[in-house]
Amino acid sequence: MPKALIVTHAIPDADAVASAMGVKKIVGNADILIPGGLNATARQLLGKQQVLVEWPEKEYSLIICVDFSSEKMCPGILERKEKKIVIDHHTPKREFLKHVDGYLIDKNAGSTTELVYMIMKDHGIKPEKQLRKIMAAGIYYDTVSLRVARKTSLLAMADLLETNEVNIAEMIGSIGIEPEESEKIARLKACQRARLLRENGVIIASATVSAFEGPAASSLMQAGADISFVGSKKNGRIGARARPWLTAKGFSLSEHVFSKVARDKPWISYGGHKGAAGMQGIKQEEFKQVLEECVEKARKWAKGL
Ligand SMILES: [Mn+2]
Repeated sequence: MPKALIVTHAIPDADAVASAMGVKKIVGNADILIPGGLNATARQLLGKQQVLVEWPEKEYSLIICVDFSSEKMCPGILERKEKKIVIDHHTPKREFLKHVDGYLIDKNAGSTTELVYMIMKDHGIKPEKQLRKIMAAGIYYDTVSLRVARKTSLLAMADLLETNEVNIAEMIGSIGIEPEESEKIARLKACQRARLLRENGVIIASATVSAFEGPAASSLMQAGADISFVGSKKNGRIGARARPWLTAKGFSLSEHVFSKVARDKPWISYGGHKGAAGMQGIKQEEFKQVLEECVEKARKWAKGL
């Protein structure tokens, strides 16, 4: 069988890397491309597994995109001539789907890894011990340590554990994914610099860091915020999180905050889920105001709660 190319989004998370490795197990004859290079997560999960970090010149039989449904998350994808298929759990950009030849997208799946595991199961493919751990990590991290996991995520996790000898924490801990020091510092700085606002029982926290705005927004949540916005002026990005009790009441970061803030700013794009989303392309000169507007839109929604 001719060779396939499995590609993740740039700056991959555990879910993206685990999905790619799972798809490689299914397909067999395939290369993995992590566009833009390896970050700490990719290095730790891949171990000795060799991957490409730049688009190769040669042509493949098929490109399999994992964990993204927007060309913005994977620069260079649209220039490729090969047929493409997508396996993902994000809300897809319609424009992107016009360029692909097939897709398995389930917005209700807690992770792409879980979808890949379903394919494995359907085909009677059993991942070996190390890959089981990696796939468990993919599910674990994308479901916020299983806090937002649904039944299918938990069933996949239970299968991946296979024996009763270890618990989830031991299994994930054994691969030793540690955030980079710069990420830990960004998380701590977000907590140190957090500006708090209370509206109608909802605590909204915001902060600026130089990078890792998404994880930093998660740290504000762990510390007690109900909605958090953490921006990086340098990267022109804002990461945001909202607690499940708010999304259960209908709150959506994309709908109630980002779409409104970006309405007359077509250079800003955004994506993600109701309770975890990000915005990018923010200009330096408008950064402070955009961050404040995010807080204000969230406050407005909380007021009507
Ligand atoms: Mn994912």
